Amino acid sequence: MNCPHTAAAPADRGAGTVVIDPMVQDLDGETARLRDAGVLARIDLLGVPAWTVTRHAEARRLLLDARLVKDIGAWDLWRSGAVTHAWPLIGMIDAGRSMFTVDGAEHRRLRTKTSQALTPRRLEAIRPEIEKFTQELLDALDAAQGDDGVVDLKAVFAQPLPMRVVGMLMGVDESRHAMLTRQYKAFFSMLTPQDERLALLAELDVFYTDLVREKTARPTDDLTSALILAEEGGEPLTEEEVVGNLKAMVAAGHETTIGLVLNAVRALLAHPDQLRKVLAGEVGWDAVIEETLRWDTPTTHLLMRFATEDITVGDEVIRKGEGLVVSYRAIGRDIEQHGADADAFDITRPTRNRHMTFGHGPHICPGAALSRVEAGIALPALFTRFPGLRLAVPDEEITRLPVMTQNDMTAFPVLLG
Ligand code: STR
Repeated sequence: MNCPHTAAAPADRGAGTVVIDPMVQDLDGETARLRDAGVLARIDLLGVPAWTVTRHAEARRLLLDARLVKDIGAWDLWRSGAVTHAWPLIGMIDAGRSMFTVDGAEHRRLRTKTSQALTPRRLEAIRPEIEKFTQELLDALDAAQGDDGVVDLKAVFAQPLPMRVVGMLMGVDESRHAMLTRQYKAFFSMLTPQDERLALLAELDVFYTDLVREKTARPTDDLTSALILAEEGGEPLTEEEVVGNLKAMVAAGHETTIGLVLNAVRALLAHPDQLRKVLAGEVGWDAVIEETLRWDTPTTHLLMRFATEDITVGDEVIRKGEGLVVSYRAIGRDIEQHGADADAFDITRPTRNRHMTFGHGPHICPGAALSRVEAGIALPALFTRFPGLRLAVPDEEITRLPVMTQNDMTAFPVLLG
């Protein structure tokens, strides 16, 4: 590894610190260690210390606590210069002004149009298009089988589908999709040298700014154009704010849904008895989606919030100026919330809908309904078209990408049957 950012390493990280592995070699082990480390655990992110919350109930409270803010200016380690743009995770926090980085009344102003555009009712209008994309990609899957019959479900299906959907929604031309996919892959990978990551973020900024200017000149019926237009009697968003929201939507809409679809397929193939129940119509696809969201969260850790005052959590205190991560993977495995068998995948689990994978409070995922619609179309379509779908390698051979915040597989080789 060439990335540990030791400059910011504190003198004493404390005995109970869980060091988050940038190579993600043992995600289940790390999730268990975080849970064991306490409700509020100390973590080390490439040399940078932070707190993380590992339990459902406590995360719920903290996500409603206005003393925690997204503004990086509230972070002591940033203000003191201990954390800089040399830190490989800085792009997860310093992502420009958008609904992702602002709180309070300003946050509502930045977010309203997006959440209104993504309600279940509004999404019904784009369902036929998502179905069409899905069918096209199933054809592509069929055509992409190698001589041995093996095809990568990630590269050919799970990855392009969310890109097409969010591209259509935001008005990003298809000719740009493959490039964006490569750029986000490099952005998230901890193997990308930091200067390259900063350069590609700058390129993305240019691309999105050009797109916003084009939509300002010639508005169409996409969400980017809607974000540019002022609300009746309201203040329009600035160019920077529209660009920030657009970046956040494309990054989030693309990256997380890949995980949801692939993790669901993987879980079903590893639990054939449960797959049988779903295919027989005894349990709905919605149950598969919710249990996958809980058990194998697309987002492992969400960076970051900062305390504007001392906040007491049990026996610990998050000091003013310290950072808090929300460890959604550990939260999904919370025994108090889901029972002693929280580590088991079970689509009939009574608490399967009571997960917190989309967050909670003002920043709750505005794309939650969209991702459910996408997965709700993609999964049944895939298993209807290829009922004999199976993994081409043993499950243990599926590897994860070196991505610290997202749950990302390298590839998912399957045989279509
Ligand atoms: C990636 C880089 C960028 O340009 C903008 C953003 C803002 C939204 C972030 C995104 C980031 C990373 C993935 C996030 C997304 C919001 C939801 C998604 C954190 C930092 C999740 O994984 C939940």
